[in-house]
Amino acid sequence: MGAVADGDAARPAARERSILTSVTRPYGLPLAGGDAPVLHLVMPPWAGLGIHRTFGHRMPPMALLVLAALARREGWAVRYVDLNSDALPSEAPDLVGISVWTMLAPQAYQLADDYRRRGVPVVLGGVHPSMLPGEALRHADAVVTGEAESVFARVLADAAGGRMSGVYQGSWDQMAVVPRVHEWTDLLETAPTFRYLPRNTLQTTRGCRFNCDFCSVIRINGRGSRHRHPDEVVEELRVLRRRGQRFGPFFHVTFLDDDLAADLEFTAALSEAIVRSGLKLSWAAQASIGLAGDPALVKLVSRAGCSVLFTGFESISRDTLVECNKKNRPHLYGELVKRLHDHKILVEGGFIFGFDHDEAGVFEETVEFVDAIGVDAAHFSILTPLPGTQTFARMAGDGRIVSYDWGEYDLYHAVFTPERMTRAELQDGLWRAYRGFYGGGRRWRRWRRHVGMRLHPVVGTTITVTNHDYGRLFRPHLSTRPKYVADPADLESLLVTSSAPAAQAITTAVAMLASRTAAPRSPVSPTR
Ligand code: B12
Ligand code: SF4
Repeated sequence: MGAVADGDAARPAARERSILTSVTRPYGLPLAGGDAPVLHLVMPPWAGLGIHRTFGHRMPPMALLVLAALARREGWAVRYVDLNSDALPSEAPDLVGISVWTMLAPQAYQLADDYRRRGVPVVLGGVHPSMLPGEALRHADAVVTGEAESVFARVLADAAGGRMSGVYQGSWDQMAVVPRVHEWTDLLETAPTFRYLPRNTLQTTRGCRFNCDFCSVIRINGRGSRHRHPDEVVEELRVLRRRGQRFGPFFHVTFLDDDLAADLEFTAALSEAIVRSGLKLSWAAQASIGLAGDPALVKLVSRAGCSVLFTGFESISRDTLVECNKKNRPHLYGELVKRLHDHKILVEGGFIFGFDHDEAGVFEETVEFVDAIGVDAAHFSILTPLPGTQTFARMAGDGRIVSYDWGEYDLYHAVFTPERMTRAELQDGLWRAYRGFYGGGRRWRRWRRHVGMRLHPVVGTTITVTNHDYGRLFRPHLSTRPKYVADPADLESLLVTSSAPAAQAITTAVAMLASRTAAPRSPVSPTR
């Protein structure tokens, strides 16, 4: 509160810009606090195709919710704007914060530039600015790198005082500092019922114990697992049960954790707490398949309501998994999936194509195998050198990256030259995999299996519609999107950031920004 009250006098220009005495929030709620400074929190719109369009994956952006709660604690009035469903409000706020994933950078920068043209200060944050703070700063007054909880109050105070600028580096604090659901769930309460499916999401852990070469997670959230106390999670579930999305007595929550099985003791403790609470719910989570290695744990999570696990199998080839530092064992996949099915837990599998070991036949082999072991829905993607990852360091270093247009970094475009096939073969193979796995015959057999599993009707319907959506949506013609080609000077820094140990990626990115102004270096440029 203090920061805003103090800052009011110091921000006459900002207050004049604000036309917010009686504006309405999306879905018609009046903004609280007539005199409070106003913050727009914006999620840019997804472009083209993607998993976000499929049934069961249309979730509210958690970053905006958490940031909204942090800002309200400081006395700001917040407008939550998910441009995938909300229109951009016309009024000029006192500050705008935009969340940026790599494939959203083109839209995010365009929005940021527009706001700044209207005189509104902009702060950018999220996974992409954390790895490329220099690039983001060209479109913003300030950038937050990493997790925002430890620095956002300072950003707001500086914004209120008209002195917000540069990089604010967040730290990896305990989950206790992350606002809880009761502080933000009202922002979603008046959304139309089917806008988000699922709408009830929670994050109980941050971080992952693995270090797969292609993944940003431990660069952003660190290695290992920080988690909430299981009893706190149960409290959050109770709040959601009361105030969240429900379909009659059916209540479902999706845990957004990077890997709910990053700390198996916590997985068990959370499940026990849910069972003890007597809460009846169904839940889905992302988790490494190692969870299914322990029969007692599978039984326990099932009793606690687990109905779907999304797991990154990534490949059915051991050589490929070794290549990307993924610890899975393909010869066990079938057994693990069966164990989950025995407890009525459905399995959505993530698979990536384009590794150096992948040959032209990998698409059909994978589809056959995955279908045969009974995976219930599959998400196929193309290996993508995401900023900050080992994969980026290796491919950029070897001059194999052919596009630095961040709009193409959505995991459905081949932005590099593969080792054992052409880019066109890789791209075409992806669409063939979708057509193959979601072709009529296979989908029909899967549906019959799901009927035989006697799932809860809502879960059964969900998996059927999810399969339908995957089959319908994943087509090349849906993949057009805006462009933003990275500046070679930023790429030079990014190469250093990506080559650093994962735990130091953010610090290295920030240090590179400081040193670049001192001594610019020669650029990395797309080759082949
Ligand atoms: C849940 C999730 C999803 C959900 C989406 C949920 C949603 N609507 O937002 C689903 C399953 C749909 C999804 C899809 C995809 N995802 Co995803 N997803 C995640 C995951 C696991 C958690 C994100 C989350 O909500 N975290 C909780 C919030 C609170 O954390 P946060 O977003 O990091 O925000 C904090 C800070 O970053 C910061 N911050 C964030 N924004 C802002 C803004 C401002 C102004 C400030 C100050 C601070 C700030 O403050 C927040 C609080 O600390 C992350 C992994 C991760 N650890 O980030 C991957 C992740 C974001 N996903 C990723 C990817 C690649 C994808 C896909 C492209 C994959 C694909 N092709 O399927 C798709 C994209 C959508 C599409 N085109 O279909 C990558 C993104 C990498 C990158 N460089 O952009 C990540 C990082 C995982 C990875 N493998 O590296 N995903
Ligand atoms: S891909 Fe999954 S298991 Fe691997 S580092 Fe990322 S979150 Fe962890």
